[in-house]
Amino acid sequence: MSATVDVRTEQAVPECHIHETGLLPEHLTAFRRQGALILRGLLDPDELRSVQAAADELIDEAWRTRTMTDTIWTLEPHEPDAAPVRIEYVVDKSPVVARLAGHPLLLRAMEDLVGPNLIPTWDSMVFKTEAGAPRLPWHRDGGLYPENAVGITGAGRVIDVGIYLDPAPEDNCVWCIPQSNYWDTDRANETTTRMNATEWDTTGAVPAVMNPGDVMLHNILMLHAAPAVTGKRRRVIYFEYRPAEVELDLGPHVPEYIGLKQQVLLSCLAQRRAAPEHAGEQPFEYRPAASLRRWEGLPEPTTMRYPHEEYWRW
Ligand SMILES: O=C(O)CCC(=O)C(=O)O
Repeated sequence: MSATVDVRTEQAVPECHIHETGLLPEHLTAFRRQGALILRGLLDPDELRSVQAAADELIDEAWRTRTMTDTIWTLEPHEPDAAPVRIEYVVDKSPVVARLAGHPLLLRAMEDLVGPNLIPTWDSMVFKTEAGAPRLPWHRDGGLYPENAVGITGAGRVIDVGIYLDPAPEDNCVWCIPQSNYWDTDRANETTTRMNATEWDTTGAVPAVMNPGDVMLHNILMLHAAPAVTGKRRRVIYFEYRPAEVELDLGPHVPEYIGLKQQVLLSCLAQRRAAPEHAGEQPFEYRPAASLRRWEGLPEPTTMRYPHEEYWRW
């Protein structure tokens, strides 16, 4: 049954060939233990091609307009060596990415791991153009619970999903420290300070080597980083998911955010269902607990972009 699960070493990032096996209990356990899981070949070639084209449009638009809106640059955008490296709210900016956010296999995996009340929180594209991108230092992701973070999400119910549009070889991939999702804050801080003191330290880390169409799930508490790179391209769409009940109790957003982001998810699902290219697939059915159906009674949405800073609770 578990022949394709790479659990040979507890240091590795476990893998799941999701179209062949589905997500098995041992994949779930391996993800919870290690803090990361690779879903090989999740995107079919046609969808991969259309998401690659959509990503190019977004990146070309950033270069053309030199905009700072929702876009992070290596330097001030008007400087000659500046390059864009990240674009926020990509579901709102591209219908192809919105349909991607309704991917049934991906959402079923999120339902298994996050729970039935999953809501989408972040949606971004992180990319390296040939112009280069600096190192992404060792870190845990944003929006951590300030107290008892490991107690709340050590086992991985707040998940960042990276959908790869290009190859990520060892010299241009995310490196992970498996099981660091269970470290307390002092150990995590001490480790990131030490490892970020030199340009590129991979002590205790493993590379997550990826192919186009692969997906990596990581627990936001797992320490990870990426090396500086020039002359190479890598585009990754990131979606983050959280349990609505955790969001409701603890934030980081205000309760109102939950219903709005549920509307975003439902709209992505409807857009995917209506697309002829996805006609043959079994759609994901969103079934949160009755008390957490917080989109009911809300007015029809006019946007899929809800800036985090307008909804922070902390
Ligand atoms: O894809 C990458 O290079 C890493 C992105 C990342 O870790 C982040 O944005 O927090």
